[in-house]
Amino acid sequence: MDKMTEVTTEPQKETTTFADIDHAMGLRMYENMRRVRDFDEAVHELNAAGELPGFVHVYVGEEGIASGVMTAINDDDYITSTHRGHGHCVAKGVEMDGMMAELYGRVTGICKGKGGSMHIADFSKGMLGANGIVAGSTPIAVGAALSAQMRNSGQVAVCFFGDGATNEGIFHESLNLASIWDLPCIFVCENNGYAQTTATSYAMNVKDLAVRAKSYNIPGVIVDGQDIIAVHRATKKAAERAREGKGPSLLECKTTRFYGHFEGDNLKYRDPNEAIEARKRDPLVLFADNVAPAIGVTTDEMKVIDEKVADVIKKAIEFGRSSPFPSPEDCLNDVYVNY
Ligand SMILES: Cc1ncc(C[n+]2csc(CCOP(=O)(O)OP(=O)(O)O)c2C)c(N)n1
Ligand SMILES: [Mg+2]
Repeated sequence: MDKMTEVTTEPQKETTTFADIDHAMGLRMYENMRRVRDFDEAVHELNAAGELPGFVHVYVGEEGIASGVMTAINDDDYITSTHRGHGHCVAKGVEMDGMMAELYGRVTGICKGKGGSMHIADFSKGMLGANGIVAGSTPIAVGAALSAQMRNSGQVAVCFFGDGATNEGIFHESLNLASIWDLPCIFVCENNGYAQTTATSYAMNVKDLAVRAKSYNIPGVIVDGQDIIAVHRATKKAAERAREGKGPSLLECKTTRFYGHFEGDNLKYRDPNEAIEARKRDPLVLFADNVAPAIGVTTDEMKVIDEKVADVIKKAIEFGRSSPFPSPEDCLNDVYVNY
């Protein structure tokens, strides 16, 4: 079996051309990122205004990862997600009306208002669920990949998780099983440097989490998570390998969250300059400045997308706000399934 054990770094856009990214793909990438960004910026504002109930973790700043991955896989591929899952859902194509109504706890929500932010799922889109349990996304992706392998369906399962998840036992069990069975699974670590208030540098004695792939004899790739092109290319390579039956890969995407761990986080543990520096590498701005001109995507085209997305989000908020709450009699329905 052709397995790579070396940890590699995906070439960055500065050193490569964009021959593999055409105009249509450029538009798709920009729109995907814009949708992810604006959805969570809206959630950030609504939560601060006291309008959205519950506990939410926004994805702002990390869009290059979800959008880079999703533009490199197929609609019928699977994903599993985390507590910071809105971006994964939006990027995979889950409708924003249902997502927003779910956050409002309304009956029209994607989980009928009973799941909330950390349990959004839409099997019809291959989105197998956000997950409040850190690293809980990993065995679910392994199961989905095993199913794809047994059915010989050619699908891959992409598993999103944070740096903190890589210290959980189930993460290691999942990589091991996926490796020995050569499962079509792509493990995407979103290394934003923190697990809640704990810096990765405090919690781990390795700088690059991609090295953890070595224990399982699978490729480990370090990727600039702010660079959608780098994420897209690394995912394509990993997906190709997975579909050829060569097994899983681990992509470590380095990124930064622009806001706190959760909405309401006072961020006392983080130097404010970190967010200021991080915003200089905003994935949408990097795309607009470096990629768009090179592939012929114009500012006017991006403006049209901005307006379209703003409209979709405005409608989603109105839909959420005006939908009814579930009735008390409905409380226990759909919570358990009897087979
Ligand atoms: C098994 C488990 N342990 C602890 C928690 C509490 N918790 C919620 S989010 C979080 C940090 C996760 O950090 P990371 O995996 O890096 O993801 P990030 O929030 O940075 O995206 C922790 C410890 C939990 N939800 N589940
Ligand atoms: Mg983290």
